[in-house]
Amino acid sequence: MFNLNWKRLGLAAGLSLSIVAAGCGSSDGGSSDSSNGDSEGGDSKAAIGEEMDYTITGIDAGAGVVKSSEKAVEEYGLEDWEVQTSSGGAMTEALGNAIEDEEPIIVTGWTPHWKFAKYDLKYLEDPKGVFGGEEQIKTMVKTGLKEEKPNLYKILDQFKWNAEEMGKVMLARKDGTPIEEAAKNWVEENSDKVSEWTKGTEKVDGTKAKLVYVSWDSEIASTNVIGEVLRQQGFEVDLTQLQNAAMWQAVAQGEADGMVAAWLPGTHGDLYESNKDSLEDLGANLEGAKIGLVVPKYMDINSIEDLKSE
Ligand code: PBE
Repeated sequence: MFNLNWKRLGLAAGLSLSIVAAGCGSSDGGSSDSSNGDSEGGDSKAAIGEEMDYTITGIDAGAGVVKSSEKAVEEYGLEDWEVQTSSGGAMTEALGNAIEDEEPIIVTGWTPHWKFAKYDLKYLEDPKGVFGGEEQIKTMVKTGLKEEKPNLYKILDQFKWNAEEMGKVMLARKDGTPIEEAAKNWVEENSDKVSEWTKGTEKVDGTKAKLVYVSWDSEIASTNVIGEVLRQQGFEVDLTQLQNAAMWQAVAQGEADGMVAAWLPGTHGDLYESNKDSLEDLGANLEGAKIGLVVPKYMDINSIEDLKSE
């Protein structure tokens, strides 16, 4: 008890000093003087790393953002850190839990995504440009689709929307509406837009349309919306969920008609390179996409470089 009182006194006396020190810029981590407060102010970067077990909360191993995160760990010299793979659902759950408890967390993030509407988040700056810049989400179809199924080809070619529109579908699903219903509602409420996609095409009678996608929130939304449009145009729609590399191969090998989930130039750049000769690129269906490391705004770091413990 006696001891505790002394500590308190010391802490109060030290407070003004530590404010001054904080004002002098970032700590150099080497506060070896024996005054109180070094546990909280001494080296907050190391403290943050420890609190998170030096773990970046990732998604599925095949995702481009996971590969880029692993590359970032290497290029920024974050030897202590590890990218933990799981799934998009596990990532958003971990994010939600951490935010509820105001604990630190770093996730592999991307835009468009509903998490930015639900939580106050920020991208960590990436001065080395490991995650690349602005991306497009593009539509890829199997070669020969134009001749084989011209109406399907044309609708996929004309499919184009924006982050805000995609965001509405994602949010509805996040808030509990089953995705088929969320997609139907969106299509119903946006008939002008949808008629741009179907312009110049004819209805069909049960022609098969197989689209492949990966279970990422953004692609669940886009694939289900275009799937619903195709259904209303008379197609017999099959939406098949695969891993990332398998999705690309399915289109390249002609097992699927197409996909609307190609993130380029960076995120899926390697998959595009290895498959581009056997598929057709129909261009962007969404502009202004982005990937990176994402943290809650209450965290005291702004750059990937801040994760380096010196
Ligand atoms: N994503 C969402 C994917 C592309 C779409 C960013 C998680 C990826 O990293 O491959």
